[in-house]
Amino acid sequence: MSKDIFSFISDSRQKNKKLLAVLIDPDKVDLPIVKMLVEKGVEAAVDLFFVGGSLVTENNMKQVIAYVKELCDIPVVLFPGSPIQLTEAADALLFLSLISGRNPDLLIGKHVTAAPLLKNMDIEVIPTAYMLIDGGQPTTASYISNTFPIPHNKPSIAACTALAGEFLGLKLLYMDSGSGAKRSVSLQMIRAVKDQVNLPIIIGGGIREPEQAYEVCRAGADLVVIGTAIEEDSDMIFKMAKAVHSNMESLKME
Ligand code: 1GP
Repeated sequence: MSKDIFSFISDSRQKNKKLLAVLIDPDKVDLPIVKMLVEKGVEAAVDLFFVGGSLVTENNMKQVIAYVKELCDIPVVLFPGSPIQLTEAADALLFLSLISGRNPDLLIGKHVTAAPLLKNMDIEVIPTAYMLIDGGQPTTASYISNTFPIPHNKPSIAACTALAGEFLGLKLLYMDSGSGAKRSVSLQMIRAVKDQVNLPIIIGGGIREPEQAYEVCRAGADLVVIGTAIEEDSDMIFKMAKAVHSNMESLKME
């Protein structure tokens, strides 16, 4: 696919076609597992692979992305925890500004050092408002970012923050409870944000059951990101894809 990932997400939203992204954390997989996930992802017709993590200790990001691209045509989106994860092996990069936090380095600082590198890379850069939402326990994302997540039961804070992100000109909105969160972003919060902003909404963190993915889409998510549930049971990829892709009116959950 040519570099038009934002248009793909945006056009799908216009058509009310919900999207599923499978998150591959390079720290948690070896190449045989990547191969298995890609094969199942192709069979399940997942829409995107996200690759990244808040803390990646293995230096294999580029290798994992290149391998996914060698195996399939599903676009790969870099979801970086820091500029050291940058690589043009991916099709697109979520250029994340952590607007839920007050750590200037993650609002604008890292971006300044990454920008000249990105300028010389052949990769689509997608300005993304990133909001961490409390998921019931400290996550790597909240610890590493040194920020407080937005409280789970404060949809109005999320809505105001999202609106500010939209006014700042960011193109996507990603609400994340963090990988392995005990609870995912509440449906009430997703609805509150959807009421306020006219941006594609990405929801991730702690979505373990297909029913949750389905409800998250109904509440207003345009793109659902699943990592842990699929790491633990790779066949979950089929159930999640069915839940996300099914027609909203006719879905009958098994
Ligand atoms: C984390 O949103 C992603 O940034 C995915 O979370 O691993 O809990 O599915 P899970």
